[in-house]
Amino acid sequence: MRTQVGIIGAGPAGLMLSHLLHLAGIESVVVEDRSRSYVEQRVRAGVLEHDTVQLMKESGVGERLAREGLVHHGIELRFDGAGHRIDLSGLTGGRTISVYGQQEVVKDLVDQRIRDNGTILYEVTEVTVDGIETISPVISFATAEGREELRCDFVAGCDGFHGITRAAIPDAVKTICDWSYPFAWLGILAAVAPSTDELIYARHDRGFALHSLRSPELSRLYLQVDPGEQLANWSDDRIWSELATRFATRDGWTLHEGPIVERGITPMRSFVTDPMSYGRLFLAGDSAHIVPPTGAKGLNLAVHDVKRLARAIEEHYAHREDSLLGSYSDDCLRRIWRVQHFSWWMTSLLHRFPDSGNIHQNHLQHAELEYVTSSRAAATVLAENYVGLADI
Ligand code: RFL
Ligand code: PHB
Repeated sequence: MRTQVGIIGAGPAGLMLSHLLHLAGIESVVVEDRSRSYVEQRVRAGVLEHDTVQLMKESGVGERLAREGLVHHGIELRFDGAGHRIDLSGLTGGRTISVYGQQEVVKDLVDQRIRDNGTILYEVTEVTVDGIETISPVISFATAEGREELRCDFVAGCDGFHGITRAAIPDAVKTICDWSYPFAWLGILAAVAPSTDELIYARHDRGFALHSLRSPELSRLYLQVDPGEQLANWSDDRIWSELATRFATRDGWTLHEGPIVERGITPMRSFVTDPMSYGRLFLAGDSAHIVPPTGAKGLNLAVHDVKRLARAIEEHYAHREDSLLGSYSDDCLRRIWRVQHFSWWMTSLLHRFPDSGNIHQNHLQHAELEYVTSSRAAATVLAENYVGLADI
């Protein structure tokens, strides 16, 4: 088999890249080690930045998002038993975020690739990449029919944090920055109407909690837990009672409970690979970087990477011009580090640290929360980062 761009991974990064390349008249093949139904059902992110929504709409995959996505103009920060609204739109000249599940983004992109006769090969195994230092790299993999080779001009490593492509960049040329946080998130999806119209980020002495949503009938909630925590220790009653405690306000607030339809524990880390490219291999999305989910940025960064990569590859084919490919890594890393900082800041502001007898940490969090909820300048910093910076 031969194609122009071989893409490893059918997550948001790989699928969006394949779609954008198609719009530019460039062929690609996506290889994915899971099944189609698995990738379309995996519950993860829910918040799309303003420009992610724009890109989906402008590139022709935003029709259902426009219909079903929930446009939000603000978020709430809750601490010391009281809520404080951050007016995202008012502080950013009208920019918004949209709540739309990552698996819906994936479904929309898969449907469009099918309409455009794109090739996505699911359930391939033993994927390897060779010859990335040459102009004709090869992706090989096993299918039910045997071993196959996909020869291409470029390889896009969109295979997420646990993929294989990052390792193809020699250790001698790459720097890895890896930082683990001393906590994890226990996330649930519950079949119950959300108890709030806007997302609530709550700081409580017992730990952080987040109330998000997916639709008028589905709530998405998260609790900070210890990194080694087991789901088996968390009965439904314990989850709801802990959520109710952490969201409680002085003037009374009711959390709607309902059947929990999905649950999982995610460790939190910050991770960056530099450079994100080597020879004809280009990493995009979680294969190159991870942010803690507090800033709701992972999927948005992945989309931002592939927007740049698609443009750079287009320049190569249209004008035999490789300067954008050459600067791809540095161009992406500028935004990635800005987002790393924002995600670290949101995380530090709202989570309970293990030594939270630590009076210093508690006072710093309160000082910052009071500042962010009372100063327009400080709130603007949060708002413009949360909706997504346009020019970086
Ligand atoms: P993905 O989605 O992990 O997709 C990678 C794909 O590659 C496949 N794969 C392979 N295929 C072939 N060969 C191999 N050897 C392979 N190894 C892996 C995988 O099966 C998969 O299909 O990476 P991508 O495309 O870079 O997308 C990144 C996002 O998924 C991720 O950043 C976000 O989910 C992060 N995230 C959030 N991001 C946001 O922007 N907003 C949010 O609100 C948000 N909330 C979250 C999140 C992530 C969470 N978890 C579970 C990690 C909330 C949570 C709880
Ligand atoms: C979600 O809806 O899953 C979500 C929302 C905001 C975050 C993280 C996850 O910061």
